[in-house]
Amino acid sequence: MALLIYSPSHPVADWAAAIRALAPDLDVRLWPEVGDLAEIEVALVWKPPAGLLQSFPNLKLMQSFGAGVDGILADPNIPRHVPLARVVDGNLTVGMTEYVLLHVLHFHRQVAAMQQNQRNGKWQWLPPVDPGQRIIGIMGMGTLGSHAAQKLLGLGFQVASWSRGLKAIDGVTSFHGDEHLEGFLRLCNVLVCLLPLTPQTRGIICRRTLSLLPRGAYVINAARGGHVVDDDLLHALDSDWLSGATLDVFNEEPLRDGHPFWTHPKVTVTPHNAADSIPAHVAPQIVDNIRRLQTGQPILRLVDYTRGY
Ligand code: NDP
Ligand code: OXD
Repeated sequence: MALLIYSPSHPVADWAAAIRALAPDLDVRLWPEVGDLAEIEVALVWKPPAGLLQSFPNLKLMQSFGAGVDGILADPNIPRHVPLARVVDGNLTVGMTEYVLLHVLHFHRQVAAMQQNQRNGKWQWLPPVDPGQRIIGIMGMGTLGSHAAQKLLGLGFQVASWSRGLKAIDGVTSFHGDEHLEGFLRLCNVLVCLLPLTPQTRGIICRRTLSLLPRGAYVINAARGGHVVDDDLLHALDSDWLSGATLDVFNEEPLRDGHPFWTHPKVTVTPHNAADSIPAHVAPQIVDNIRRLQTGQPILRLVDYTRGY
């Protein structure tokens, strides 16, 4: 069985080595050394060029390098009769929770104000805020959102969530569906976006939704850049509606030179590394799915094409 690996941004040789170590029988090929297209039965991909996946006539499994699959579904011609699996990995989940906690606490503990005071040589005691007075709103209550929610609750924050389907999670004020988005947003002192990027969620952080947040709210987007309308976010920051934003993902990656986010005093930019798939951690689940394919068992961590995630 031949596996093709394609990614413009992952260390593909390391991924090939990790997979070969677990499955020496597998014929692992790195794009563009594809060989006979008809021999490729599994493709491990990230943002594949349009048409690549369609070019393998005997493809039986598509596997994403990461948790999000928007970069694969962006190709309208992917073979939708072929199962698509994504990554669900405990280490990645913990990495994302670290990121969320880091930036929630940055806001909550007023780090930016203290750094500014330090630069000015100013000793100013800032009154602490009870975490129980802060509502952290998580958009997207899936693998990542629900783990982060538990840790935030553990630190004493109030947590609200918004998902597609109804949830009942102890200690979390849960909202679901478009009709309850407004009620959710009105509560959030910090809005954390952990949604998949789909046609329904593209541009969801926009002038209208930002205006529904309480004045002084903070936005953390660790999902996809396409969730944010950049100009609307900049307007909300510049008009002092928002107190700040942490952005890991961008409409255009890498973030282009000269983009206002780079130098905005209220924006923290990180280079799409909130949580990474690491070959040693993720290769076992990829090989497991290949073995399942070979032995006719159900493939795990499947994407639902109708939902788009
Ligand atoms: P999941 O599929 O487990 O969870 C997605 C959540 O979003 C679910 O709760 C789902 O609701 C909700 N959702 C989806 N569509 C809608 C909608 N239209 N309205 C309301 N809620 C919706 O995804 P993960 O938690 O594993 O990952 C989330 C995203 O995080 C990934 O798609 C990826 O883009 C991003 N990511 C970013 C990383 C980074 O380094 N920056 C790293 C890893 C992931 P329901 O539960 O009802 O289905
Ligand atoms: C992912 C990512 O989706 O790293 O896993 O963005």
